Amino acid sequence: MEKIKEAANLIKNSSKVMALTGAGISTDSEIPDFRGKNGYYKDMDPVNSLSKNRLENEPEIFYREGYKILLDLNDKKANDGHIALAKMEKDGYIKGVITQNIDNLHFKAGSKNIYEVHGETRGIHCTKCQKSYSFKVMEEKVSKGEIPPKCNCGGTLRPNVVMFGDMMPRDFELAMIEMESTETLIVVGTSLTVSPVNMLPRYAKHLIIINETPTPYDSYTDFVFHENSSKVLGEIYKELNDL
Ligand code: CNA
Repeated sequence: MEKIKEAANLIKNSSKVMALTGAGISTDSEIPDFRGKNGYYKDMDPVNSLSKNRLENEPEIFYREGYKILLDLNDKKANDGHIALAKMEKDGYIKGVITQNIDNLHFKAGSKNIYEVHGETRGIHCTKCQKSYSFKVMEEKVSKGEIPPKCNCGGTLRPNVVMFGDMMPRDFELAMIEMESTETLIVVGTSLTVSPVNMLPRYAKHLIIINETPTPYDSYTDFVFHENSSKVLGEIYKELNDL
């Protein structure tokens, strides 16, 4: 418990704190991660299944494989980890969340200042006229066998998810700007292996890492918790209020 108290103290005494989250924060919401013990890598290679190349050149395979990962996120609920971060933001302990996740769970938990650096699964857009639609439209079209799904203008519709091989979105630039003035970064549930997001921790003066398995940044970190993120974030939030 002493370590929780010290980590909470660091958060409280920092001029600006951000959180950086990955798939691990959502495993308690029954969404598998990629590289954890029950991750998608057991059955497929997400770097191919969720690639720009697959989406554009082999849509039949994309909508049979990678798309299933996106569909599976729809009805999931935020867990104690997402909720603890939302409360920390509301109470002014952290400024916001940079997430690699595409599951919308920080929104559902009530976080406000969210940078979705790998996109989201609330919407889709047309690659020709750029018109936006809700994800439901894609679900309807794909379930009727319209592959790839088409816009009214004749263009191809695609998810608002950053695929492997896609350009990084504006949210990534904004996240980098946030990081320039961030003193402490709380890193949660990410293997820190996906580039360029895994560069972001370098901007912070202090790091708190909460990840069940080791990461390449562990030795540069003020506090490492190789534990469950829902549990540790809940304990840190409680401690922040007790301090
Ligand atoms: P990753 O490489 O799968 O790493 C996840 C890490 O979380 C692993 O090191 C695990 O050990 C750790 N972990 C798993 N469960 C917990 C837990 N309950 N508490 C603490 N640690 C845990 O995933 P990254 O996010 O690092 O990789 C980035 C990819 C994964 C991004 O492009 C995401 O879009 C993509 N992804 C997102 C989701 C989602 O939106 N929920 C799900 C699967 C993959």
